Amino acid sequence: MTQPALIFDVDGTLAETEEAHRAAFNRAFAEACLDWHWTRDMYRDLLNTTGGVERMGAYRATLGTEVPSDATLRDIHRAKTAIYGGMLAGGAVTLRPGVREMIDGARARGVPCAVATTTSRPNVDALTQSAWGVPATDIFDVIATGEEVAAKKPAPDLFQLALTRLDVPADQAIAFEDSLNGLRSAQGAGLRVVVTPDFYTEHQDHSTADWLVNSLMPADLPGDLAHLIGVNAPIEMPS
Ligand code: XBP
Ligand code: MG
Repeated sequence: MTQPALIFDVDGTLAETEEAHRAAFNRAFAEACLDWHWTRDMYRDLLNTTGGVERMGAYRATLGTEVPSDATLRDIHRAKTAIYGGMLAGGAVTLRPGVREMIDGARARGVPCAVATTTSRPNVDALTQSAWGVPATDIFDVIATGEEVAAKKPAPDLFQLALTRLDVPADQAIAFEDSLNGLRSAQGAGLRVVVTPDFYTEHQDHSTADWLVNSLMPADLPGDLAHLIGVNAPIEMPS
């Protein structure tokens, strides 16, 4: 049986990156002399809006102003992305438990691996450079990022783009996500979904996921999932 292709979300799934994103946003605001500062509690709510530029626009709307302009928000986002890249180059983020083993193992078995992420392409390269020391194209067969689609998650566009580029139907792939927006996006593309919640999404209701796991370590994978994706889950010793 052909093993399904694996399509990974990035932020929160491959690594707990959102604290680094939040810090990068706050540094970019300060450098722009903008009196915005996002706390963890604020950011947890702001993450309901996917996409950094859209997130800043949603926050601006809560302030009842049109300042800064959209063009300025885009400038600030470019600065934020550069700051974020520097943080990852400095080792600010590590892969979540089990991620490296799952991806390296899949690649060794010739299983296609893809990324479907709302974040910007430079941030995917920053993560693979930090974690594997190579650009994202050396790790993933297919990369679909937020700037390539008309509608970000929870719309299905990113996972549909990844499936198109993989040239496989939805029933021959599995999505890995951390958030409700991502779960809905992957389900909208017809995919089975593994959800592994993280610090910023553990409060959400992921009960419609096909598999809900604490991590991607083999010991945390249900037997049917481990078998489906070819991971040698540990033999459960009789109690
Ligand atoms: C998470 C997002 C992104 C990041 C910030 O993406 O919604 O917006 O929070 O990155 P995913 P940008 O979980 O789909 O990987 O500032 O580049 O948008
Ligand atoms: Mg995510």
